[in-house]
Amino acid sequence: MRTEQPKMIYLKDYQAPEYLIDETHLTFELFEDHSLVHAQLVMRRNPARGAGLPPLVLDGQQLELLSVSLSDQLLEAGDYQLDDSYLTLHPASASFTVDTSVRIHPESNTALEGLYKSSGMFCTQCEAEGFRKITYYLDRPDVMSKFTTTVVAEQHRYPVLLSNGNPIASGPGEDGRHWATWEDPFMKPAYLFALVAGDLWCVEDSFCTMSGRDVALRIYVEPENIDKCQHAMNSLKKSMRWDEQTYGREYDLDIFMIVAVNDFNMGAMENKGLNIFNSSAVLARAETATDGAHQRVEGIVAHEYFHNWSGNRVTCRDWFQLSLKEGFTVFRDAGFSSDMNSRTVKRIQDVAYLRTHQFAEDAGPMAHAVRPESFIEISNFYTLTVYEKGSEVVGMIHTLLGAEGFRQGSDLYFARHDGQAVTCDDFVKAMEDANGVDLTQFKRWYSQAGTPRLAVSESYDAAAKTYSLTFRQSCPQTPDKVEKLPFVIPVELGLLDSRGAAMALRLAGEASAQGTSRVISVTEAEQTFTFVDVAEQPLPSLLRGFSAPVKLSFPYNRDQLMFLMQHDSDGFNRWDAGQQLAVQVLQELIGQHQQGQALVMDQRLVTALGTVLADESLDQAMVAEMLSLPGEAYLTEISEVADVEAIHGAREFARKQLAEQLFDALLKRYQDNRELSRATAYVAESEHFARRALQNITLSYLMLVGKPEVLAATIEQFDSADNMTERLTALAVLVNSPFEAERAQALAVFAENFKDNALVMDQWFSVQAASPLPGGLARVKALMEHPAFNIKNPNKVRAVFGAFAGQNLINFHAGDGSGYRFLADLVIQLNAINPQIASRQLAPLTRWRKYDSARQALMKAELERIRASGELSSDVFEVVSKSLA
Ligand code: B3K
Ligand code: ZN
Repeated sequence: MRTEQPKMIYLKDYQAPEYLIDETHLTFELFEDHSLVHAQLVMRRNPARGAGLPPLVLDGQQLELLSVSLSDQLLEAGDYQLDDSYLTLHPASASFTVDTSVRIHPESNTALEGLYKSSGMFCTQCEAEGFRKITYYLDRPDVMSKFTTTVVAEQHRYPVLLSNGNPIASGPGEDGRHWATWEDPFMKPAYLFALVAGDLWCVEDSFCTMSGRDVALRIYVEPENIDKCQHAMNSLKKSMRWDEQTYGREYDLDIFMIVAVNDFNMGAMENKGLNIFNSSAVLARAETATDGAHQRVEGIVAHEYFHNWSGNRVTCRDWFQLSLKEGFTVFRDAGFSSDMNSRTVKRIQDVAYLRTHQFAEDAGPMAHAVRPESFIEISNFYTLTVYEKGSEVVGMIHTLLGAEGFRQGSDLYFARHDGQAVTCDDFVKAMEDANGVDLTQFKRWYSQAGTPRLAVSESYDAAAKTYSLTFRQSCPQTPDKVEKLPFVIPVELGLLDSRGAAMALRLAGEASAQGTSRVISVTEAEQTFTFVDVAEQPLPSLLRGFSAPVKLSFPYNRDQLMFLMQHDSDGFNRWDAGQQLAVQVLQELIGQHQQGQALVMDQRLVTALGTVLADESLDQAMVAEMLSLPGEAYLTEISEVADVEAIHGAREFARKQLAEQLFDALLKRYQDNRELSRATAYVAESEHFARRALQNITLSYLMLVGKPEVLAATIEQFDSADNMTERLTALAVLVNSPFEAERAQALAVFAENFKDNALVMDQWFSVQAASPLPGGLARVKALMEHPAFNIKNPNKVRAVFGAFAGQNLINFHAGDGSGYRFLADLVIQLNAINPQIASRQLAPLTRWRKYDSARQALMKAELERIRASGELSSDVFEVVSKSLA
């Protein structure tokens, strides 16, 4: 917590560091009531900053300075300056050493940043600016150093002592203590430092790299979790192979370690050679983790592993460049997951997520560019925009250059910048240079916030056989007030004839047709593309595969959308046509709800989904995605003013209509798949995920009809499933059903069976916190009293409040403002415990502009109350003040 008002930091003020740290030698003495950190920094003046010896300003927060020496001279109080954030020294020569000893308190560190304790073990989280809570340092990513780390701790409690790189020595110490020294041969910024000390077991394996080196792979967990590591280990080996095959990237150390910890602010962290993971992103086995959890583990293991090149070997110059490593690495992990599972389904899920959550962020008070120009607290910028939109930007470069050109660009990027801290411009420059293209205009994607709109209109000239598409792009104003210039928008498209066949695509001026699906670049505010030799009026399929993160509109009628659902050769667009149809139908129902009319649903949605359901040749995961109606949060995002009750009422009505009218078809698909689940052991692979996804969504529809045989089937699935995917779905279906006794019984049985498994209990909390049945807030308050709940554990906070405020919109947005008041109280409480988590939980309140004036006033009042509540962390301060600006 700071005493003065937090300050804004600007990209334009970037300056290279005054000093460099060639070597960093750390010794940690870990105790139960404090820890000591001794640091020796071998430093020199940065030659790039010229002559002279300005003061050396080291970052340091929440450190108790015990001693400081400059080139072996112990300094006295008058020789240096010390405040809440900095230690300032006055070097007398261009090369020198700095030795500091500090006392810190990991045992009471609830912010989970720096060195802290989680379930009895010591661990670290340094990105972005956590290392300054460990020792005095130049805590910025462009200062890279060679680290040697010695950890000393009680042998009995902490038999395992880990840090980055390779173990070089270890031995017994005094008083039942022992020590180990690790050396990382690679230069790295402090944010990639890691340390772990605990009573851990490990699963061990090995990987032979493409050049024939053997790498030891270890996953460390608490002993009771040793049987839940195999899936992560398999994922790691697949990732390592994939990165060799797809990007030519080989692992570089002799050992790669993952450690699972229970208290962690996000998913995982890519520390060099020693990844630290939220246990929810490592542990997975059939009985305790859903298919979704298995896929999440696979994706996060891959993501952190891929950072070894995109992030660690080539890192960021400053934190404004965060998307350099995050956007690129999300793009890489999405490619991996697409290759491991279904590319189309992965794309659908990513786009649904982006459209719902990133588009909302881009339209809210925290909107920022992929490369922001300023921030108060960098932790607030680990956002959907930096990650997911950043990945879309990299994906557009891939689309524009093609797979081969992109690979040449990434090869050049890694070769040119290995061992450096660089910028997004450097990344784009490598892509340009390897391909001989100019991406100057394209780079607006990095600097302009907001989601572009792309309105498309058509005209067909039957006599001339020409078909024209006119694109008009615009981008809404965002709080940064940056003037929006036209983007480069790659639009992949095709034209369908009246039988649904793909037409050849020849643009005016071209000698011949170029395929039936192609990418055109919209670069102007308004631009027309004319296709020739178009024998009949076509139906366009636009933005295939979601080739750009824009809001595209084209005046399709519902019959045309049904036609695209059936005939489009692009699987993503078949799904998207179904979503657009559902949005039109739902918006009509929302209107009826608002007018107080009886709800009458367009039967075409039933027909369309009935056709999908009956088509046994379709990928079952695709069928499951197509059956999923657009979520309430997405319907909110696309509303001018979101009417919470009407959205919920309309969507529930539509689901029930579909369930009733398609009952027999749903039941058949459910029974067929449940039968297969019963007959086969659980396998965590794509086609099995697909089968269970369809089984589970059909069950959730079927239960809406309230027939006793469906209740019986649900209970049977709940009782006898051999895996968490089926069991948890059955539980969720019961929790959302009107069958009170059965619901209570299932919840009690589940809690009793899994009370010792924190991750499973998180699911139990979430399912209840997300239930839209009346009385949501009272249920959430009761959950907080449960013995398994702990406000200091981020997974619990996310399971309860994330699910309530993020998924349970009808309860959270209760008209009396009780949900808002509750969330504000929580944020005020969390602000003192864990600022990063507090600030994340605030997001739903920042969206106040989306709602009616009564709700706006209630939400703003709660933001004001938080602002006035006392000393705010920079994290919460930034979000609250920007939301009220
Ligand atoms: N790089 C980390 C995120 C660190 C967040 C710090 N507040 C995980 C990741 O993106 O891989
Ligand atoms: Zn990352």
